[in-house]
Amino acid sequence: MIKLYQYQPAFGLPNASPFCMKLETYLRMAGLPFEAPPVSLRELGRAPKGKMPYIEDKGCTLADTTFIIGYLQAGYGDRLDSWLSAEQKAVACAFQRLMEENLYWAVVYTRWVEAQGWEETRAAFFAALPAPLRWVLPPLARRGMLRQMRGHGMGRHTGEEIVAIGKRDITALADFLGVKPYLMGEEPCSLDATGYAFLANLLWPPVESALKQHAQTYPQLQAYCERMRVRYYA
Ligand SMILES: N[C@@H](CCC(=O)N[C@@H](CS)C(=O)NCC(=O)O)C(=O)O
Repeated sequence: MIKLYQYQPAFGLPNASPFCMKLETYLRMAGLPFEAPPVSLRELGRAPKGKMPYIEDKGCTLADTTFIIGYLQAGYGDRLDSWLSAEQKAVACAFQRLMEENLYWAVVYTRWVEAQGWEETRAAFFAALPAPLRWVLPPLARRGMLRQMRGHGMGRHTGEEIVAIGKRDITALADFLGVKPYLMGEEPCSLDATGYAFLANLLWPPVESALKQHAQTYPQLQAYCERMRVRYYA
């Protein structure tokens, strides 16, 4: 059985990490049985690339959601994307990168930098830790995230610029989805694992950001997330 190591649910979502939620959603979409044991700091420390999620399967430990999904498709069959043309796969790849490599860092800004977002993040991610970890870890983790944001480049922009960048991505996603039920058309594909994970992580947590407000102006995004939730998590 595939073992999925990921953060515990938070913010009322299957996972407050869009990458963890992406992989769990993919496993559910592909109908692959998995177990997700509770993780302690020990399992977090064993993440091969220092990031979550990771899996263990048939004696291998694998990290990075895109590599993991590639491994699962190769080993268990590609149950979701075989109907896509090469051109559709190219578009799906571009939208995946938009969310994972760009929009992600704008969401990080709303959670780890903006004051209200940080209060919610600290409570949701660290409040359950034993003392003194729940006091010591939050500022260290926050500093680490700020360092990563600067390394990516997003952290070098002003707040206003970051919001403008994030809004542009959200508008592109909303316009591309349009009236379709799923991002690539009538049927779901692996891009929807990313789409649902990122959009639900924008729309549903109690982090009141300009990005969330912008996403809320597109009813199709809310309807899309609800459609995915009912289909795969009901
Ligand atoms: N490219 C990776 C990204 C994973 C990622 O960024 N995970 C975040 C949680 S959303 C993480 O573990 N961050 C902890 C850290 O950077 O220290 C993937 O697709 O799995």
